[in-house]
Amino acid sequence: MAAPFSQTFIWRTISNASFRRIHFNKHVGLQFSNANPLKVQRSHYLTRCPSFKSLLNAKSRYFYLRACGLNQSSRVGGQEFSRSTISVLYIAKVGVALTATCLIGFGLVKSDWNRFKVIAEGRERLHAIKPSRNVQVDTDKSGLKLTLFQYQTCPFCCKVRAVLDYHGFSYDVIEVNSVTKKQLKWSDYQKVPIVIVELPGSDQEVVIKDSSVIISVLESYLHDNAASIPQLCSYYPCLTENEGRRKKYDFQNKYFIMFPRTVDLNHTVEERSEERKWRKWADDHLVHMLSPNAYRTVKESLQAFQYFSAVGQWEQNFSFLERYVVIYIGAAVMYVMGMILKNKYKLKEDVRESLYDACNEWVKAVGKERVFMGGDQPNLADLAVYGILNSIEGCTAFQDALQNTKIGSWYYRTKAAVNSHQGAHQLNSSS
Ligand SMILES: N[C@@H](CCC(=O)N[C@@H](CS)C(=O)NCC(=O)O)C(=O)O
Repeated sequence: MAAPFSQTFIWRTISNASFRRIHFNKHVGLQFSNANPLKVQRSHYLTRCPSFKSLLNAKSRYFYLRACGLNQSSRVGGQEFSRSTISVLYIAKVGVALTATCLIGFGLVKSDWNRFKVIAEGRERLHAIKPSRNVQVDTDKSGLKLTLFQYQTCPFCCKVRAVLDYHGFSYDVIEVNSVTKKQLKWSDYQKVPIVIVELPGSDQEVVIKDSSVIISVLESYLHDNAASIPQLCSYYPCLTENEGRRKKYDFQNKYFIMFPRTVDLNHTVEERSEERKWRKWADDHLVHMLSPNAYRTVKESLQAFQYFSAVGQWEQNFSFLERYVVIYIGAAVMYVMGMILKNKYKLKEDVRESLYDACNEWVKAVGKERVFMGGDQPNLADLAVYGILNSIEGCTAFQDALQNTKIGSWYYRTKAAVNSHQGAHQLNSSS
């Protein structure tokens, strides 16, 4: 009797309650016909069917029987499966799975182990990114391999490049797409500049965020390279604060140069204090003059973005569409942003006046007696102010500042010092 049933399945169609009988004939294949539900219920022959038993697990059989309208409790293969037993088992399993997923997820986010895992994954992705260009300075014997993630015309990135170039560091540049930021997928910190330092003689990499921290760490290293980069980074702890959906970062001591083993014989306390004061002024005041001035009108905004595209080699680094989206949408957005920032930072009605005031303030602070604020050589304040202004060098705002203030001679002196790597002796004496 078992033989014909062993190749027969019965199921209830989803659309209605009629039962269908599938008969498998090895010569003909599957055959479908209507089945008698009463016969199905009465005989339970399905549950005795060996191929049915072997095909489906107990839970599936239970639901199958329920779908067929059989009893809530069914004996299958000598085992009693009631709806409540199945439900409890099912809920328990789902509960355990969900709890485990939540715990693992929470653990992954919180644990140090995960940080290492994320960093490891990040590294893999990081190494897959091709540098947009390489700055090679033959005299660089530091052994540090530096990679700068940047926007070419971001003032904070220009500031970092001014310091790297002044000291004659060789470095790779990775131009970040400001819209997609796909080059920063590996990083939780989504701002530029970021510098990655590969340490000499090891495969260890250190990620340094924030322009002022990058500059202070490298400057401290130049004074005493026996202090390791990770050790120096630890003197600039990062504090984060949630500001709505955004994360706000603050880096302690970022304007301080650290001397963990030695003393600063080359500068007085007053000189260092002045340097810190003007570095901070550059970040907190001068930088806010840029957007309202560079994007003062729609025409100037578009012209600024075309200049950014040319110096940032966007044609080379981004697709045609990406470039045009960034130029036209960027110019429109930044024109509006310029007006917002003008009000936020309380610039004068004619924003040029505020830019000229800032330039004059700086020229006065350097004074007539000094070539640079740092004396005969630019210090970090000179390089910061130069870097920030350099970001708008091709814009009408900068040309207006040259014509209407006396900043030009200092600016071009600093530019020459940066481009000729005048601080290279410091880099090489430290290596
Ligand atoms: N305090 C940071 C500021 C860096 C910053 O704000 N960078 C801008 C570019 S100029 C940025 O990346 N903004 C985020 C964005 O573009 O989404 C530093 O000095 O590095």
